[in-house]
Amino acid sequence: MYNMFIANTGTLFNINNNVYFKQGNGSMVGSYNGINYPTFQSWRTANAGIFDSNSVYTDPLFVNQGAFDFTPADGFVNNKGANVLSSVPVDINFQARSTTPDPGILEFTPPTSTDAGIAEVVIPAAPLSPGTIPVNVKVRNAGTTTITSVTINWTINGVTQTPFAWTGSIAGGTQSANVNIGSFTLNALTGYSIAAWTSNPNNGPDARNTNDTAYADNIFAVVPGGSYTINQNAAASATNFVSFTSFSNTISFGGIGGPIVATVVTGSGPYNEQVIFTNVTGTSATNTITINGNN
Ligand SMILES: [Ca+2]
Ligand SMILES: [Ca+2]
Repeated sequence: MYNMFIANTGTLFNINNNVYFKQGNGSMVGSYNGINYPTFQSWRTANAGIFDSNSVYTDPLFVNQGAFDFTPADGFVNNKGANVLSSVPVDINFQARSTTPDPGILEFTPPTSTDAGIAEVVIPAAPLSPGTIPVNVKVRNAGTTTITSVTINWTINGVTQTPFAWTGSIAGGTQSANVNIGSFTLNALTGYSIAAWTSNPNNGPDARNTNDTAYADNIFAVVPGGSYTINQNAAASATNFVSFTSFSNTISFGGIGGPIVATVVTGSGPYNEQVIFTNVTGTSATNTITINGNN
């Protein structure tokens, strides 16, 4: 559910030089002091931005996880560890560490390759108001050859958008600044998922396609305070949720802007669901969440 969960405030934590990656719809990169951070970019703003300034967000693509070979295949992980040479001079195979070691248990050197990908789809942190939302991505170079051009393809809720032709210069093992590839209209109580992937790096083939794509899921606008219904027999609307799952996802990822009362419409059940309510951004002693079951 969370890569990192810190329940309370505190400055005793030294968290850096990590490799983050989350899988599955509904998961979060982090939670700090009751606030959810669905993306790596947003997580790094938690607690005044003291966490993970040197960390990276990527699937390390272990060579053979089933056979316990945890050597990364993704060059973006290369040399991103902290210098702990004085206390950890070798890796698990007694290979010497360096002052720029690799995170994890094994030292590795990525093979010569042209290997682009999207590091992250960057969406402004919740709470988001309905309206135009910019879509940015970071392009990363997981290979060794400098990338000077790449096509950025993307979809919103599965609908293909106009590809973006990027040019610039990204050295091996580094990533670009935010690249604005377009925008979309965020409507209230509607979930959005964005996928973005690279193709044709340096006008040629990509050495590895398993690291081309990144996603931003469960993008919701903040839910205004007010009265809502849960009714699976009516259409989803600005005041009706068709399931507890929809209600949970919408408030968990969008946050709330005031007290929320959700009333299950009498006789509309049963609802055979299992839902998890995570921390909801915006809740307080005043901004409460009430669910009237009505059997
Ligand atoms: Ca290395
Ligand atoms: Ca690639």
